[in-house]
Order: sequence, then C-alpha cells, then structure tokens
Amino acid sequence: MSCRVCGADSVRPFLDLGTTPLSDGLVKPERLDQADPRFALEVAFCETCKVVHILEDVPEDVLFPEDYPYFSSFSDHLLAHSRAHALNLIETRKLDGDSLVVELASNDGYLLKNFVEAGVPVLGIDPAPAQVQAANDGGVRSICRFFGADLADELVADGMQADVIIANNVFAHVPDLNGFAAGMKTLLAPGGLITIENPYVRDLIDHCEFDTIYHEHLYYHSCTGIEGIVNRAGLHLNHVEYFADLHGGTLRWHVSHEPGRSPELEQYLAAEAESGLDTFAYYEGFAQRVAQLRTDLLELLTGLREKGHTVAAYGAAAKGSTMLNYVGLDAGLIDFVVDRNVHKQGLHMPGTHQPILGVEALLERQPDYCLILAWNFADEIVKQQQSYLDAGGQFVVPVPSPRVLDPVAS
Ligand code: DWN
Ligand code: ZN
Repeated sequence: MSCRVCGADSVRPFLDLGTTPLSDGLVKPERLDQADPRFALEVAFCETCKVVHILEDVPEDVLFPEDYPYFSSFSDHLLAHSRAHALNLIETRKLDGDSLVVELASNDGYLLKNFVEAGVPVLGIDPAPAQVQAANDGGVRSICRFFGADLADELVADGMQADVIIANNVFAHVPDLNGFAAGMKTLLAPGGLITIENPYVRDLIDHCEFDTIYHEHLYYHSCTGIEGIVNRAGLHLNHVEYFADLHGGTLRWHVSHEPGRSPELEQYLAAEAESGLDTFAYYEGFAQRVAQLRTDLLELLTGLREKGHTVAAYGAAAKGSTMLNYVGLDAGLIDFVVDRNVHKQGLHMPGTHQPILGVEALLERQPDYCLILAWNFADEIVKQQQSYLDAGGQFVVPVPSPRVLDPVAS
C-alpha cells in the first residue's frame, strides 16, 4: 500500500474503527429515517516518512459541505489561545499596516480579527461558505476556497506575499499535503514565518485519544513527520511550542525559508527517536488499548443505566461522533447531547441520532450523569455548569480512561 505523503510502499495499518458516519455529518430531523453515509476508518503508519494517516479518501465536498457545522468561536479557551498567538506575532514580527497575514482554514475569522483590530491587513482562506460569510460580516476579509499550490500562484500573481501564514488545525485535513506545503512556500514572503498548529500524535497514542480520529483528519502529526513534509516543499522546520490544554495536546510548528533548529525542536526530535514514535512498534498495541477503553466505557454507562440513572452528553463534537459510534453509545444509553453551537442545535448526532439541544436542556432535564464528549474543553465546560453539579448532576470523562469526575474537585 503506497503512502499518500511520500509514495513509499511502507504503510502499515494499526487501528480499524470500522465503517463510521462522517463526524461532522450532523443529521437533519427529516433525514433520520435514512441511512447515514458511512466510510471505512482505518489508521496506518508509514515507515518511510513516519506520518500517521487514515487510508480512506472521502471527497472534500462531502467532508466540507455547504452546511459544514464547525465554528471556531464557540470555545472561549480557543479564542483566548488564538488571541495570545496573534498579539505575540504582531509584536515579535513587528507587523503593521504594510504587512499581510494569511490564515489557511480561517473559519469564522476567530483568529484574524485580532490582526484586523491592530490594523494589520489579513486574508482568510476557508472552503466553508457560512464560516467565510461570518468572517466577512465581522470585518475579516476572507475568500471561500480550498488552499493549494494553484491558489498560491493566483495570489502571488495578484501581487500578494504573506509575512505570516497561519495554518491551525488544517494540516490534518488536506489530502494533497505536498501541494499545500508547496503553496505555502510560494506565498511566504522572504523572511516570513509560517506557524502550523495541530494535535500531537504522541498525545493521541499516550492518552488514548482515539476519538480524534475521523475522516476529516487525514493525518496525525509528529515533529519528525512535519519536518519531512516541509523539507519536501523547500521549507525548513525551525521551532516547536507545546500546548497541553488545547485539543488534548497541541504542537505549534514554526516554519520558514531559512534552515535552523531551535534547542526545543532538537529536544522534540530526539525524544521522538528515543521513544520510538518514528517506528511502527509505538502504534502496535494501540488497538488493544482502544478496545479496552470501549469495554470500560460501555460497562460504566450500562451500569449507570441499569441502576436507573439517566445519562446525557455534552458537546456535539466531531470527536464525539467517533466516540458514540465506535463504543456503541446509542440513544438507549445516551438520551440527548447538548451543545453551545447554535448551528448544531436541532440536528442529530451522526449514526446514533441523539437530538442535539441547547445547553439549557442540561438544567431543564437534569440527567443524573453527563458524558463530556468535548473532553478537550472539560475544564471550561465544567466551570460553566456549576448549577448542574449543584443540582446533583455528575460528569463522566471518557479519555484517557473512563471516569466519573469528583463533583467537589470539579
Ligand atoms: O480539527 C478540528 C478540531 C480542531 O475542531 C475540526 N475537525 C473540527 C473540530 O473538531 P471537534 O468538533 O471535535 O472540536 P471541538 O471544538 O472540540 O468541539 C467542541 C464542541 O463543543 C463544539 O461543538 C462546541 C461545543 N462547546 C460547547 O457546547 N460549550 C464547546 C465549548 C468550549 C463549550 O463551552
Ligand atoms: Zn510516507
């Protein structure tokens, strides 16, 4: 089987999550009686370029349809993280009215708005129409396109070159990563900086975050893998930062036209070689651990139901769909899901079809237990839901191992 990144015939599957519905394919009420489209979801490791990726190719227009439901601005923590990044770039890169910041997968302008407020020209690029509309309505100049080598050539031909390119949570989503990286090389001005942010594959494996595997996420990245991809495009990986509290563990890679590795990056690369993250052995036992988590979570929730307790869930997250479908948490176990994103309310979870309600339903219906599907924001969510806890509700977190949160410690 040849690798989608480097073309080598050295791809070894290590986890099969079965045929699953698309994680952001939330179901409209009028379509509940129809079967949800399902696709194989199998993950593999390439022994040549060290990139972890899924084997199935779902067409981009199916993955990111007109009504793609994910809007970045529904997490305060993510907004704060993004603002800190923008303000740091403005200062360290000495950005001003003559600069240009381009964000690839800019969503609803959640991050670029910080540059606009500082008078720094921006361009957002995102394929989701509603998110691009929301960004433009908010004063963040955005275009509705998939980024790649062709669009980069168009932008440069129009006289654009970016002093900063930001690519957050998109380097996992792009089928043609090499073309995407080549486009970055073309678009980046001399002396410019690219920052790429994605969850760290080490944390996915170490903390059993298997639910972050879904069809939108074609790739699961390490420093070793990223360096190979950017080098292939004539770019250089220079530095890396780690954020433990974002999406279950996120790295921010710094890339430019110039070679040179920071001590932090040298440490990460050495640690990946030391731990064997760049070998198949690191991934071999993962499937068994995922199967064990499924057993444990099913036992925990079934046990609660058998005692007559009611159970709901918080966060109609893409990862939540993988969790519900792989573990088999159907509507008989989880009654409903609540979510702050108004674009998701009124729809149903893919495959298991629980209704997605506004967060107020948690207090109105006061389920005994609530499984946090958006566990990566558990702190933010629990803090908000003190009234639910005060009324006797309890939260369950599924990873790294299923457990009921101590209401007092929450
Ligand atoms: O790459 C991606 C990651 C970064 O974000 C995209 N494929 C889509 C998305 O994946 P996700 O849907 O798993 O992301 P979230 O942001 O973990 O989903 C959180 C869900 O929880 C959202 O639907 C919003 C909701 N939420 C909420 O209802 N109340 C979130 C917070 C913080 C809250 O307080
Ligand atoms: Zn490869």
